[in-house]
Amino acid sequence: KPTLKDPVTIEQGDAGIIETSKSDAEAVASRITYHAEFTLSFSPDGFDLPKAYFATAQSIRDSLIINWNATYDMYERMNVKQAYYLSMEFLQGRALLNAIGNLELTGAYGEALSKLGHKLENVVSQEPDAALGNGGLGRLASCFLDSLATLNYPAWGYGLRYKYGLFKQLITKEGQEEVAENWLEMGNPWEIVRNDISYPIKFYGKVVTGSDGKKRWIGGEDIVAVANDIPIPGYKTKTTINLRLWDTKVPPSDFDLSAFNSGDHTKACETQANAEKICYILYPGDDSLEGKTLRLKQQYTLCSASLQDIIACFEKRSGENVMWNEFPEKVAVQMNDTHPTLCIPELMRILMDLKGISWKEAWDITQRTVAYTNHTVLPEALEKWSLELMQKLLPRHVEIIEMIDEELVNGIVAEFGKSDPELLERKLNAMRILENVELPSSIADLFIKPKDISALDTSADEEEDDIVEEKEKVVDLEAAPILIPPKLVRMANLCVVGGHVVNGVAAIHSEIVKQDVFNDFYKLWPEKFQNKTNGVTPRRWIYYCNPALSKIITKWTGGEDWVLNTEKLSELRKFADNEDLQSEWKAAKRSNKIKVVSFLKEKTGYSVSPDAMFDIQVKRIHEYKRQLLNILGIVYRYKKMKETTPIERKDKFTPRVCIFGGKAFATYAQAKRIVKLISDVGATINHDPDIGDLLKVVFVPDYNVSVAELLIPASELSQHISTAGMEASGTSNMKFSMNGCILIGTLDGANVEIREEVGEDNFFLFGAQAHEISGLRKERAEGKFVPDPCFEEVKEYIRSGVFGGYNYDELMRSLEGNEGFGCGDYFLVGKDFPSYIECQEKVDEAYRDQKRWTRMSILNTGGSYKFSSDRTIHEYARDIWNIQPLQHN
Ligand code: B1H
Repeated sequence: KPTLKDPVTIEQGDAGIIETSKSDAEAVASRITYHAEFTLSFSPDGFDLPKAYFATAQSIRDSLIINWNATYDMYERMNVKQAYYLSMEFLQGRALLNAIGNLELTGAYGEALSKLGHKLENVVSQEPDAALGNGGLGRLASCFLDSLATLNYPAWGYGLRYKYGLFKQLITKEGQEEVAENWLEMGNPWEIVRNDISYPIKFYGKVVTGSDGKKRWIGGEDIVAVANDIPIPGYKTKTTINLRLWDTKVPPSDFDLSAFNSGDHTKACETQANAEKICYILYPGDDSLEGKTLRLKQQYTLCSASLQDIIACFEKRSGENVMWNEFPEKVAVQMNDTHPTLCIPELMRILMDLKGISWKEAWDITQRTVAYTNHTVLPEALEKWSLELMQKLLPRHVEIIEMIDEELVNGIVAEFGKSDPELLERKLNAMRILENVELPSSIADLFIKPKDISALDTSADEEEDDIVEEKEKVVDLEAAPILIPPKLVRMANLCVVGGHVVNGVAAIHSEIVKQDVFNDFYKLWPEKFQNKTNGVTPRRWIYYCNPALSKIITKWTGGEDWVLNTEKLSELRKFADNEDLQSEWKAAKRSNKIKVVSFLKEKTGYSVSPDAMFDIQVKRIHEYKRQLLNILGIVYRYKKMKETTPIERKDKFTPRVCIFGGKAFATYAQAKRIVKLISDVGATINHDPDIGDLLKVVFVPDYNVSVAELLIPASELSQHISTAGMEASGTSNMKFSMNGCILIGTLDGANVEIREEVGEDNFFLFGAQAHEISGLRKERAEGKFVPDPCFEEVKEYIRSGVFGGYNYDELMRSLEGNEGFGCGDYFLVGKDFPSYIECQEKVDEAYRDQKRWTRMSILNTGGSYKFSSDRTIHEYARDIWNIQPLQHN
């Protein structure tokens, strides 16, 4: 074991920028040894890898803090407009290599660590992923922070500091199992707890009107949110922005000492646990009322703490003279999906109840401040909260939401008039924020119904504490039961009404947002709707994760500027057929594949050949993403292989390693069945001596950012095969394309734009298109769909038990029949299956011509520059936030 022999010297001075000189490595080494000696919670002897990681992280953190403080001071001094990105998820991954590289200290750190007996790459891989997210939405937020810092935009991220993040995924004989991900177990060197920055958060209680006529929210449950700050360094800039994550605690005075002393320890600890559990996990199960309540508490905590903080900063920077109407000139709040919707009523509440501003002015300020990004058009994913639950938890906010809804209703009536009650009713039904809630009688009278269900609603008379679940209630009326639908708050509608911009995340998705999901709003306020095609940071997703390719890009584009000016990647195109580039390109891919071969062996026990095509699908497991289509295609291939003689087999099939990864939401049974099927298929095929290296199927457990950084550079084909119109954008498609991987996909999300950019010859397209989907579903429901025999054949094969004893009937039935719950093939796997198989044959053929394939690969990297999150962030800054870059001189 390496030990620390050198005496410790403490470096002084500006650690922010270490001059590039010979002594760099020595200076770094002494900083590392200083932290190993003085900052750590490790025992004094030895300097093993975990200790080396912490000491190294702490040493670079010192540098980050200097830049971070300087950046903060500059914002404060200049009092510039700042953007605040509010998100329930940030999928940061590891930070060490990124920080060292961004400060241009990779060489110095490598040398310093080797002096201390370690390799930089081994130290770096000690870091657990910060997995405070679940998929693309969270990773997008993290890519945005990287671009914001790199481009010197004044901006901060706000989120929650989940103690356990999402779960850790194990793949066992039973399929996916979830265990708690204790990422903070050893401590987190990147966060700084700001014990001096905390805000009170209230739940429950009631609203009273004071003698001055002002509303006040009193009583209830009080907790505090405490700031934990994580520095986000830009690449080759001093700008270091902040990711502020809230942690929840009981107010210091609230510990029930007398209960504790009288022996009721449980009671004394209960309030504490109640506050702390808000930040235990991301997306707690919400089947129970407790689960729903906890999620709503999480969302409110994020909104309330962040807004209190933003407002405190605004007041501080304003000095004596706080001009509230100038708030939107200093603050832009971006809501990442609907999870932070409560920002709208919370900002209204603070402005009106605490700052004494009128409704009209508060509404104007709020609308000009907030904007909303929509990330999904799946109806079940558009959040709706029970009004009753919200009323209990946030009574004042519900009053405000009701007011907003009433103003909206009045606005709709003013716009469309009362002359066509049918049209008016349709508009109100589509656009109202409140669902199943009576209209003001002056309007309701227009729509005379035989039996007005609102008259049956008895919930108002129910016991105060008895929250009724948002299931449909059955009331016996003259013996004929009538269902009373639950009263709901539609968060997306509130976002559209309360914000000044609504954006989708890819061109096709933004069109669907305008033409379908929010069409009535679009017709009313067309100027509110924008597209901001997603992007990913080229630093993490090419430069750091794929050094072999990066060197080649640098060489052939004439310098490293592509890391900041991604357009430079397009210069590769002119060398796509150059033999030297082609051979370097292939060698880089192969060396990346070899790393994955050992990784797969270690994680799954399976041996795969680096000569086979690496075919990858990694993303959250969801029926609409159609991992099922992929695995059915593999099963079909396997069956055909088994039906062929050994000699023909070698001729006919291109060897493939099919890699899957991704987590299924813990309560999503169908998704978990798909995981089980994939691992069962792998277990059979991978042990079949007839098949050998011709086909391997591997499910990589616990897919996360670090695993992606390893797999994507090694990928040759990647699958983005969602039912058209259902994937808002996808962002891994961009990462794959950048790393010279060819995509097979449907015309969905950002695939459409990627195909346009890289050229249609360099993209494998198949499947039905978005505008055809509803017609196809209709045909299906009418029993008109005739499945292709190859689809029937593959389902039959799975049912026959080739892949073990598990009964896959329920999964197969979801692909059959007409309409109905869990069947009727809603995601059109059967419809697209034949064209998918045909397309995969074209893939095989293309891969056999390695020159052609390598050309396609180069043209993917060369055509991917549009998908840098730098481009996306410039667009947000210009079109939504109106912020300007600000740089240290
Ligand atoms: C995306 C989500 C999401 N869209 C709610 N919506 C969740 C919503 O558990 N929840 O409550 C979890 C996730 N995630 C993704 O956003 C889209 O599916 C991708 O297509 C898109 O690329 C990504 C970033 O825009």
